[in-house]
Amino acid sequence: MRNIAVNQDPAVEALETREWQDSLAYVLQQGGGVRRAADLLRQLEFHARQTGFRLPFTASTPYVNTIPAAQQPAFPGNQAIERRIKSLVRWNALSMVVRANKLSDGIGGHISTFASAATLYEIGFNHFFKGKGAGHDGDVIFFQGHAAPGIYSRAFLEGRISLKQVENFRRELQEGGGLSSYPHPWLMPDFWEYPTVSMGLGPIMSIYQARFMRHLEDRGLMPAGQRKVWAFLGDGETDEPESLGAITLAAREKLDNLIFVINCNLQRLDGPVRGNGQIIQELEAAFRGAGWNVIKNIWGSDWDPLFERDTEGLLAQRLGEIVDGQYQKYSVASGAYIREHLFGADPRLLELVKHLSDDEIRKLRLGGHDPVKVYAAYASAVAHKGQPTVILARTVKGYGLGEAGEGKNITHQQKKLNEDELKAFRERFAIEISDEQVHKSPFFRPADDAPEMQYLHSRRKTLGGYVPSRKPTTDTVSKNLEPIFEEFYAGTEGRKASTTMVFVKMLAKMLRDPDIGKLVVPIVPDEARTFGMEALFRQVGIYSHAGQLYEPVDSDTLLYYKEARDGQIFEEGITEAGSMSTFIAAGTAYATHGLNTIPFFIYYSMFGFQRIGDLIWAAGDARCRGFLLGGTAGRTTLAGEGLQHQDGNSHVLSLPVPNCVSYDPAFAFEMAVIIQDGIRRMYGNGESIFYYLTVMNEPVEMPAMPDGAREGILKGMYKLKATSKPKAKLRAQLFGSGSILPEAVQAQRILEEKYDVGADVWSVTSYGELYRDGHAAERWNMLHPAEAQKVPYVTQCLADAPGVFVAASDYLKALPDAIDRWLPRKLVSLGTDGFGRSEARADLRNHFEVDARFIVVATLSALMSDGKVDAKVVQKAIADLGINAEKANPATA
Ligand SMILES: Cc1ncc(C[n+]2csc(CCOP(=O)(O)OP(=O)(O)O)c2C)c(N)n1
Ligand SMILES: [Mg+2]
Repeated sequence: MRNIAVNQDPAVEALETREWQDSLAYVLQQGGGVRRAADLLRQLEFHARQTGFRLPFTASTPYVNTIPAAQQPAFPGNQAIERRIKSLVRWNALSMVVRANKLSDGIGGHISTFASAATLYEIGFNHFFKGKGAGHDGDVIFFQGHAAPGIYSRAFLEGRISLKQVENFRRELQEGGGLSSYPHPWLMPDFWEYPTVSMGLGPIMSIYQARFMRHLEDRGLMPAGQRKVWAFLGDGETDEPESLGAITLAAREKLDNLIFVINCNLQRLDGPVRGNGQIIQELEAAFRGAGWNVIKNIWGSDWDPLFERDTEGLLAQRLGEIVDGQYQKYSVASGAYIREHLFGADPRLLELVKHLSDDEIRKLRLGGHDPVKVYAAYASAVAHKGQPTVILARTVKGYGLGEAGEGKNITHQQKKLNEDELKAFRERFAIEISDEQVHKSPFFRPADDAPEMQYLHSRRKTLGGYVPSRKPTTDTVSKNLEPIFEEFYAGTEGRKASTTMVFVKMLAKMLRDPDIGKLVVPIVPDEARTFGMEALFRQVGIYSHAGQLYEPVDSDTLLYYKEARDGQIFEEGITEAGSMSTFIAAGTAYATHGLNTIPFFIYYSMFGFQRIGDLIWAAGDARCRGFLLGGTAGRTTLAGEGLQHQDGNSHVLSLPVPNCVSYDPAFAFEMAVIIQDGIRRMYGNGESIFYYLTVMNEPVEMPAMPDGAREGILKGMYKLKATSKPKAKLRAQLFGSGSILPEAVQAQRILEEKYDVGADVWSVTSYGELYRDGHAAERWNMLHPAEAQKVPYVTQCLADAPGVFVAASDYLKALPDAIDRWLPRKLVSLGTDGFGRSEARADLRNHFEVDARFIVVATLSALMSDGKVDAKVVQKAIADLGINAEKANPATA
């Protein structure tokens, strides 16, 4: 069919439209109903396509509420009392920020985020958010970080936060305690559950949390129930890749236990989110395309009569044309301006609002500020089956601030209100504070027997208790794990194995254990075969809520790709961020679900701390437990893969995370000791720590555990192999770690045989732990000068050790350098500073100067500095060992 544009008479067009509408109405009313109507439209669309013309594509629906007014449920609460409560929450939230900044200029805080979101939260608090009741059956709520003052304010009203604390908002170190700026479980472990303020992390964590909850139900570890995950986020926040990056997973997994509430105030920090577009339409398209149930809540009840009278859809059409920058302008404009510019576009629209005064037009409320509309959206979301739901709620940023910032570009940063502005706010929300007092913006809490207070408590009681509230389980894992791990204390007697293989064996054993097996959560981002874990596919299955709907291509093999509803492995696909989010859900389940699940997340070590460091930081904040395993670790150990893959960084990057305990183990027995003790500390003692272990793919002979090594392994170093020449005149102490430890052992032999140097070899399992211990001792000594001074563990090990000190690892030289200060003499560090290369291990170790030959030369060079050997000896060694002294410096090559 050719596209012929014919200019028709508008009256004819209107008649034509009417006929089509009538036909549709006929089908809807005459038995066929919605199903038949949808079918007809589908067929019509198919027919149109067959005929050759392309229907205009639209991923979004008109710019109106998804739930028509006629389908709204009745509001079940007392609107007047709820408004009163909300006003009090608003006032105290504002007060908190204003007072804090008066007392301490520049302390910060945010007023406008919560001001725009107050109704979104209050409807949740009064009607939806389930508390933990007696157990762990509450909802999981990710509060938007910048809305924290509002959440504190409500808790203050509820009597869960003291006056002292609200006085000390953002002053956590004051006497009597204070409140952390944002949700930080580390700082407020009884209150906050999840950190969200690094924007984007809340949304992705919430998706994987919802999926993990589904998993716990599928495996019978948690009763199937009505629990929901709520994630509150800003519209600006959706630009973070993590915010939308995993939304298809939520739809694929049909996570109807997940609700996103996006506060579309159309503004971010600097200005509009999409000045020249419409963020709500853009988000609707993205979420609908991904398979979500989208509920737009744009217009408040004031608009209902207008839409009702707008039979031709002109109003909806006009509202769909206006860009967000212009909408923001309307939020600060006069009623006359709005009449002229918004409705003035068409005389029929002007007619529609003729009966409204300018003031009434200015006050036409938006959907996100209307409790009835918000309630309707939440009720619909909670009841929705088979899909996650996103609510796109339109609000005004800084709502209620008036001249002080409502809708203005500066509003995000507004922290101070003058007396007039405070008065205006007080009046708007009817807070009983006198003119004399208002400039002080005092906190206000009605008497306990006031009706609003009773209402507030009774609502929370009905809903199962106060939120947020973090409640770690008191259950512990007390099982003796020695029978699982003891086999690894023996050596491999000549056979070679990699620490990754050893770990997989340990994991398989833990999974088989009748007590802890069900708690183990293996997580892998499409890398199981890299780590030789495919046997686990068959052993415990890959988790899939849908089960396995196909015959796997390798079904005739023993280790086929088995997906199962009760599967235990999280095969996440290529997403370290998603895998880490599952790790966080599993590692915090002791507080969220009362379950001591033990996650083991194994990944390409380069794509861990470096790529998703902020999520790991959030895990630390969330008091997450579990084991991160950096696989294929070590800059010279991962042969061939080159610059982007070879990791010599992660042990430096893990050091700043205060509760992350890192090890670079070399042997099976070291791993066995570390993992066993880790489970004891985290799940037996309840310590809020987690572990990072690097595991390698280089097969090595595993020696048996030396007597008495256990304590040193955990503290960070132990003597692996003393010299056979303790009486030699020349002495050295060699430190090796991970896969470079065998190089140190080899260097020991060369030094003894060729250079008559008696060298002891130490395995340094953790420079990080030695560093922390050293500083802890030093700090204590500084503050307790008159008491017996503590000696750092590393000093205890080495105070009397003779000779020079040489360290080599597969990581930056900065790592061994970190402990240099506690050694009796200077440490020489060898490490892998610089970009990696595609090469074989031996060539890489030559390139980075960390092999046995370089350890020998470094030792002789250090002895020369001490005046113990002649320069010629070193020079000859360089030549004899075949080292090119003029080679490029790997640190810059
Ligand atoms: C990862 C990250 N980047 C930047 C910031 C700083 N920041 C805090 S709030 C904000 C603007 C938030 O806008 P929006 O998401 O729309 O939330 P609103 O306050 O409007 O509800 C920015 C840039 C942050 N907290 N986290
Ligand atoms: Mg915003």
